[in-house]
Amino acid sequence: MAFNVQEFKKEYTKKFEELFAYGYDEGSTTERFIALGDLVRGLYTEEWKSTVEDYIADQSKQVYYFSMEFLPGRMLKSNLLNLGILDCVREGMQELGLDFDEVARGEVDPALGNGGLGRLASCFMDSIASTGLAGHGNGIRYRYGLFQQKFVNGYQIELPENWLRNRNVWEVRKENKAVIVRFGGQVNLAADEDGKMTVRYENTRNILAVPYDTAQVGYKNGVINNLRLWSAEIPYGEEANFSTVEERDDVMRITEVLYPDDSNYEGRLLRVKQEYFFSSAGIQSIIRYFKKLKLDWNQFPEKTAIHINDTHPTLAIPELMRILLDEEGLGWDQAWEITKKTISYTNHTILQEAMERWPEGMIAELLPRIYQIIAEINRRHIEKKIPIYGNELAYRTAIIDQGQIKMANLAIIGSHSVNGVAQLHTDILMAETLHDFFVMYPQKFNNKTNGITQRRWVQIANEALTDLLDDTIGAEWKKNPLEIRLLKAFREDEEVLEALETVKLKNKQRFADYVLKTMGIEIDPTAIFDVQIKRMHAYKRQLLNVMHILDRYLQLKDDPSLDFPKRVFIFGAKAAPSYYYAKEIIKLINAIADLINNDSTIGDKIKIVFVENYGVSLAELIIPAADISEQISLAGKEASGTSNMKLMSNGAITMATLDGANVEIRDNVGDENIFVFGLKSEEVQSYYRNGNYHAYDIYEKNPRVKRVLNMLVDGSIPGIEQEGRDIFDSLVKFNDEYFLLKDFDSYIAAQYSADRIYADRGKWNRMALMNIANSGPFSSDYTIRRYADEIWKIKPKS
Ligand code: 26W
Repeated sequence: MAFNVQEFKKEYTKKFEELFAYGYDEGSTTERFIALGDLVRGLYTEEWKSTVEDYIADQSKQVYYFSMEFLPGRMLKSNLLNLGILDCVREGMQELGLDFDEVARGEVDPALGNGGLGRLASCFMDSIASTGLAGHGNGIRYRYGLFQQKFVNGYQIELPENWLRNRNVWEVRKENKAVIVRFGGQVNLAADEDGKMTVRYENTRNILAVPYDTAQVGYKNGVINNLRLWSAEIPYGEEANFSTVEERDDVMRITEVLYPDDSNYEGRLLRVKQEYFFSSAGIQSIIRYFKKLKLDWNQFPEKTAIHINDTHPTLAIPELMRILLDEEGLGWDQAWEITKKTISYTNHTILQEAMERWPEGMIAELLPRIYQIIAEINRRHIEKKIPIYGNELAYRTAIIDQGQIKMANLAIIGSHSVNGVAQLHTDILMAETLHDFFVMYPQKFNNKTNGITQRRWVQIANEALTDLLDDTIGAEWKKNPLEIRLLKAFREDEEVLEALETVKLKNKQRFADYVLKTMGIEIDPTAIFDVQIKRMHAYKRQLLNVMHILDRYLQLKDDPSLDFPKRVFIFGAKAAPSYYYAKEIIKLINAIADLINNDSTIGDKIKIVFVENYGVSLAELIIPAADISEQISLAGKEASGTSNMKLMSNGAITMATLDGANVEIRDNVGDENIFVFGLKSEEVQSYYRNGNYHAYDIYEKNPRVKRVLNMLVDGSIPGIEQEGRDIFDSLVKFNDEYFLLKDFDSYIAAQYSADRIYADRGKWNRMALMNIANSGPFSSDYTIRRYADEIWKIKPKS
């Protein structure tokens, strides 16, 4: 983008005054950001418009990524980076006497997602645009994002996240692209003039879906795609049908707030309303676009791919069927072929409690026509499969079962591709979780290991590392992330290794400053920064990390002269508001932090920092500062993980179980550059099958385990009477569902070897270098290329 510093300064000054009617020197940080964001959006609208026009002119195939969650993070720097004007703007701001980084922090981080699934969607949006693909996001414009987390007396408190308080400079409201989404009412058959039967919907409640579009700027390639988020409103002219406050609230409520549960499905009516709302609106706008091309319906799958991110948008399947059947007049078989060829589905979890199932009656009442279509899909599925696979298998794979609609079954039957998000996860899907479907449709199953965008997670989050890489291996890795492997050649180069250590130290200092300022805790940047950042969940085993901390604390209490290197244990995690046990673990960690951080006999040997309100922006601060990446879920439970990839890309060494994508990280970096411990997935499976795990025996026989666990109940940690007892019981009395006790010894051993190696700076730095050098394959650019080639069948714009 042609642009120079002088021009920028002029434009910025003008823009600010235009918006606020006084000079930028008088503005607040928020206003300074708004002016900058507004200016930047103006810079790319031309290209945004022409990208869409080119797609129409070329009739290029479009992919639509349907996701209930997106976690884009702050967009200012990523837009500037991708437009190629980050340095110019930074310089201009500086010349205007403004602190660019501070202004950038004036942007609100849109928390429209829970965790991994939402952040993956946003990495994908960046990679789709950056690899030159015609692909767009489809989701919900929640009025409130994921709750803000506060700690009060160590307990998690949730506050509403009013992210739209100031205006959102990136979005564009497209009122003329609004569509109507219908709920409730009755379905009737009526004969039209020629005696043909048509389906009529009567007495429906009509909601207006208004799209807000946000540009997805590709990396220096002129491609600008669209993220379309829908907001629910009362249709114009229909105010009379919404005369009571209750009725108006019902409409607003649909897109009011993101559900904060990322693991436990609850059959809430409002949630299914959200799911249908954005699925239907998305499908309608896709159909409208396709009709502009004036092609035959059979060409729909040649021009359109629709991807559903987990089962949340699965109603897109019956919705597409509905429109093809009822509005476009196609026959069932033709509509069904088109639908299956168009839709593909990603599974993100094997946890049974997270599988979406909706009560049949609820769907029948809320979405009568959609219900009929699902029932018919189900009927035909069973009818077709019985003669081939027999009754049992046919019924086991049914969509409707015991009064419930199983969304995963609908997603699999109604699509042509089902993928897992890491090889191990896909293997488990095929062999266990979805085995029945694998027998029926082996050709549908495939793996697409997750990836991350190094543009955000290295170039933006870690400028110091970016500069070092550029100086050492050139800048090619930015366009072609595999080229980062060139760094391997420097693994014995002391100058580079020391420079790497200096970069890390600088990032640790930056985080230490943040911690001092926001929490009043002083941490030593030369200590090991040991990081576990992810949602709080029993299977992710933050509690195993806690057991290690307590064990280390006890060792040091016994013998304060032990020469452990200093460690700072850093946690970031939100618990679902209704997940009681996860909240108890938050309280426990905060209580332990209070105890140990204030114990003068421990001093700097152990510090614990549990940051409040972990999210994308904090991740950008923490990840570049990490030495150890805790990826310690029970093998077989974490579908992939993606923070593992972000952390390795920033030179942290993984403390890993062989779970999710950790397996592939190990394969890439080699055993000597990762700390692996714990049960393997097959071993876990075998314990579950045979019921031969006895946590109590370990507690009794392993004195270190016993001492650590007793701390939870003997009053040595103040303020956790209830929590300590509940957590102790979950492990000792209720048999430790996630095998913490079993993995304890090998975890401690792995931590000790990390201590030893950290003391050998050269060796540690080499491991860090090898992690960075082997992170290229985990770029979401490659993941997206595989989706494009193998599932969506679309090619980059040449
Ligand atoms: C009950 C509603 C619900 C259920 C599941 C909401 C959200 C979910 C998601 C599937 C949870 C999630 O974020 N899963 C994570 O997806 C990441 C991206 O593929 C993986 O890396 C993580 O391993 C997986 O836990």
